[in-house]
Amino acid sequence: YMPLSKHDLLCELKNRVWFKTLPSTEGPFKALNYSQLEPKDTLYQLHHDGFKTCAAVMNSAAILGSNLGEEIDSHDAVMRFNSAPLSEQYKADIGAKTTLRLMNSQLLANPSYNFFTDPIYRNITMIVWDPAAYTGDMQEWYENPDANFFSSYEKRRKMFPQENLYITDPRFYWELWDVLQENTEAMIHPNPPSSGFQGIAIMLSLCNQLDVYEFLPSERISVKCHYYEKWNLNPACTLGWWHDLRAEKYFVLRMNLGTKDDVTKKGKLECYTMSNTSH
Ligand code: NCC
Repeated sequence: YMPLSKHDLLCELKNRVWFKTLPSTEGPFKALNYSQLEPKDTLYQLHHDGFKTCAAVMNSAAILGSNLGEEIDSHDAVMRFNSAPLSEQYKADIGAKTTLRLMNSQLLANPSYNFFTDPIYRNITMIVWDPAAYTGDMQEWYENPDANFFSSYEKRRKMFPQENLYITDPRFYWELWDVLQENTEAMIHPNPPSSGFQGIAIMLSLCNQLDVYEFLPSERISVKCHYYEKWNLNPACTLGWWHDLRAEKYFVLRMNLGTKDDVTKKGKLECYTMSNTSH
């Protein structure tokens, strides 16, 4: 274990962790003709010029009262997570713009999230991931995903063929996990990184400048889990349990190029990646 410098940590993420979508020409996906089903353009063809400035907004309750809505919306692209709502009542704190939404497979598998009807899932780029085994083969994963989302994906693709909905190749988040483990002194949980940390890695590959909101908790930190759920009180939402959020947060804190004051007052983390990588 050799601690890396700020710059080297960022380079590790940029150079070693490549976002990939599901391999439509491998294993079961080939037989199922997924290359016909998947969006015409890859994520990098779709956003081929990349973005100058980006924001990733976590679902943390600590964003309430931040008044960061306008600042967040002023970025060229904004990433949000899972079922994060955009109702008027939160606008001043979280903004309204969404360019990309990264979701875990429960969002598609569980009808209570209204994936097919809620307008927060329309006219944006969406990426869905499902926890697969580290060494798992694709056939095994397709037959036994963590949440049963493949059928919803297939249905949705047929319903909205123009839509840009991608499934993450599990190798992406396991590469990210490897980099996190190599740069963490203690052993971390053998589970995929959280959606938030995955989103940071994806945005770093698309953006020149990335601002992350309420991943590193601000002084508004509380036991409340989400900004949109009053009664969900659980410190594990911020500190981690299934996902090793502590290791992820320590990693990005070491990478932060912004000021200490921005972390405590705004819950804001800043990363610059000199130029866009070409894919
Ligand atoms: O809570 P969740 O995460 O949707 O939050 C998205 C990302 O925001 C960061 N976060 C959130 C709350 C908080 N107080 N502090 C934070 O830092 C985290 O980085 C988190 O990844 C997920 O990662 O996909 C997760 O999803 C939820 C849940 O499945 C979805 O919200 C849908 O309801 C998981 N919770 C449960 O399964 C009960 C959570 O463990 C991880």
